[in-house]
Amino acid sequence: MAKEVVDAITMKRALTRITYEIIERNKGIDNLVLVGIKTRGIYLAQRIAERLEQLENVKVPVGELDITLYRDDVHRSDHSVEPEVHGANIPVDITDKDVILVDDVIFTGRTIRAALDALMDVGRPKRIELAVLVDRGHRELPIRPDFVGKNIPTSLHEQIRVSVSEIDGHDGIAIEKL
Ligand code: 3GP
Ligand code: 5GP
Ligand code: MG
Repeated sequence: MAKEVVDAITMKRALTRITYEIIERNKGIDNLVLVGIKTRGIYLAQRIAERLEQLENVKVPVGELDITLYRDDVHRSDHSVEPEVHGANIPVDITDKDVILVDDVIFTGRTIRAALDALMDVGRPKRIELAVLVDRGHRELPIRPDFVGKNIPTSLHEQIRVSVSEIDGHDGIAIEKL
């Protein structure tokens, strides 16, 4: 049972707003690199890059990180297993760059922690910021997004379903009960 809470138009507006906030807060976007986190974060990073190009006429490089939990840990009650980085494809040297990590949903923050480690392993960025489409709460680490599409408080018995047209055939955000 899924309930749509954000429709395609509202989701598009949220990404456009995040793009404007990125431009405003970065005093020029020439030094930016976007890094999307596996699957949907990558599509969201690509869309932000497209809008940055439309608005500022700058091509911002987009990289990818593949970070996953074991599937049976998705609703883990203990934290003995951390998310692991399985691959990184970042097309430029991130040393001295302003890197923006992009994920669809932030939950405990453990995936972002793993992403920060992975970025530090491949370079020495000047700064790292975080953009997420949805903050569903329940953070377990002192990690907070700089750019948020929508805050959607959830219970632990709910899950956010983010759909992107590239793989799901349509855009939207829904809450489903588990
Ligand atoms: P995504 O790859 O598009 O981000 O982790 C695989 C998928 O499972 C994710 O898709 C995400 O949508 C979904 N998912 C939902 N809840 C969780 C969760 O708590 N942990 C993880 N790892 N994935 C979740
Ligand atoms: P974390 O707990 O590390 O913040 O989140 C783990 C991973 O699962 C992240 O990539 C995050 O995007 C995803 N995730 C966590 N909760 C949800 C959710 O409710 N819906 C979706 N779509 N992804 C989620
Ligand atoms: Mg995700």
